Amino acid sequence: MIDQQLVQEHNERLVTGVEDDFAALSVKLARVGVDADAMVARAKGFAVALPSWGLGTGGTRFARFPGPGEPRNIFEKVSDCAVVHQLGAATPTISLHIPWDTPSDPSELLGFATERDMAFDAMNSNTFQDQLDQPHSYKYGSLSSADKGAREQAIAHNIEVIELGQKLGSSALTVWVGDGSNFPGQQDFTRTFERYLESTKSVYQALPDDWKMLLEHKIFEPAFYSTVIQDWGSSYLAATEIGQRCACLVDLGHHAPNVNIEMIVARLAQFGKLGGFHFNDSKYGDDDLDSGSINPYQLFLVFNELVNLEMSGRPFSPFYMLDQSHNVTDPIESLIYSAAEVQRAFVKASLIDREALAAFQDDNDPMMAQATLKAAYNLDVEPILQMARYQSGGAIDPVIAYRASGYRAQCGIDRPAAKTLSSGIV
Ligand SMILES: [Mn+2]
Repeated sequence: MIDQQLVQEHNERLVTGVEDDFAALSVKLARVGVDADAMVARAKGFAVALPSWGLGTGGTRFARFPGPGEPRNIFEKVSDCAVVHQLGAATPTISLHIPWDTPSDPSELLGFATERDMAFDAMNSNTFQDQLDQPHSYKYGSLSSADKGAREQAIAHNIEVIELGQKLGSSALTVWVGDGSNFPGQQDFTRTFERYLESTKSVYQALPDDWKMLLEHKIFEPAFYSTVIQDWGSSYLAATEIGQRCACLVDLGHHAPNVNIEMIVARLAQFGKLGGFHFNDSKYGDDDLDSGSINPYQLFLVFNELVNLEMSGRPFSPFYMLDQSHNVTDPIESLIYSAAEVQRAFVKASLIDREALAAFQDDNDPMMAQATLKAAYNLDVEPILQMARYQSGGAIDPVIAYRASGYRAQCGIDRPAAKTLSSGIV
C-alpha cells in the first residue's frame, strides 16, 4: 500500500480547484434538475473488479516486454490490486484465474486480501491450456471434447474452482472455453454443442444456491474456423438450457467488428440473461486494449442500456470486471485509468434525460433523441469522479499520485525478476 499521508498531501494540493470545478458543474446540472451530490454518491457506489492476470505486463503471440517489479505470485498481485483501489477507489474486488492463482492456503490468501480491504469477485476456470501432469489434453477441446476423459477432467476442474471460490467468499463462476475447430468438417457443430451442454449442466449441478454461473462467448481464437460458444445467441441458448442461475457474460472485445454490442446488452437484459461484463476496448479484434481508449461512446451506450435496466426495477446485480492486456503501460496505471473510464461512462449514462428521450423516441424525432444522448455524453463529469475519489479516501488524480509515490520503483527492488526469455502467452 501507499502511505496514506502522501495521498492526503496530493489531495490537499488539488482540492480547492476540484471544489471550484464541482461547484460550477453543480450549478449547470441543477438547471436541468440534476443533483450533482447524488451523482457523486452514485459514482462512489460504482465498482468494477480487477483481473488478477492484468497486474503483469501482457503480451502478444510474438513477444512480451515485462516491466520492472511485476508481481510474481498471487500475494503480490493482491498487493498491487490494493494500490489500484486505494488510489482509484472504484475497484474493491479481484477476479482470480485458476490454476494460475491457486493458493496453497485459501484462508491465508483471504486474510491477506481482507487486511488490505480487498475481496474476491467471480472465479475464472481455465480449460483452454494444458497443465503439467494432467492426464487428458485440451488440444481438441475441453467441456465439448469428443474425448470423455477430457470432458470429465474439465468438469472436475470447474467444480474445484467453485469449491475454492467458496472458501474465498466469491459467488460466481465464469466459464470461457476456447473449444472449437480450425477446419470445416473437423467437428460436427450439433454434437459438439450437445457435449458442451451436457458438461456445463454437470458443473451447474455443483453450483451453490447463491452462486451464478456466467458463460462468456467469443467469436474466434484460439479456434479459427468455429467456436462452440461464438456469439451471444449460442451463449443465450446454453444459459437458458443450463438453468435459472446461469447467465451470459459480455466481453466487449469478443464480437465481430462493428457489431452493435449495446443492442446485445439490451436483448440479454430484456430476457433476464445478462450476467456480467468484461470491459476492455478493441480496434481490430480481441485486442484487450484499455477500456474507453478507442471507442468511449460505445462504452457510454452500453451503460445507457445498463442504467435503463437498473431503472426498470428488475433485479440485476451484474458482475463487472476489467479484462485487458497491458502491453506498453504500467498495468497499475492502466487499471486505475480504465476503472475511471468505466465509472465515467456509468455516470454520464446516469445523466441522460430518460423521460425526454422516451418522448422523442415515441414522436419519431431521431435528431432530438440522439441529441439527448449526446447532451449527457458531452458533459465533462471529471469533477464528479474527482469528488467521489476524494470523499472515498482515494487520490484526486490517482495516476499522478501513484507516480509520485515511487511504488513501482520500490517493487523493482523488492521483486527481482527471473532472467528468462518471455513468451507472448501469459
Ligand atoms: Mn474476457
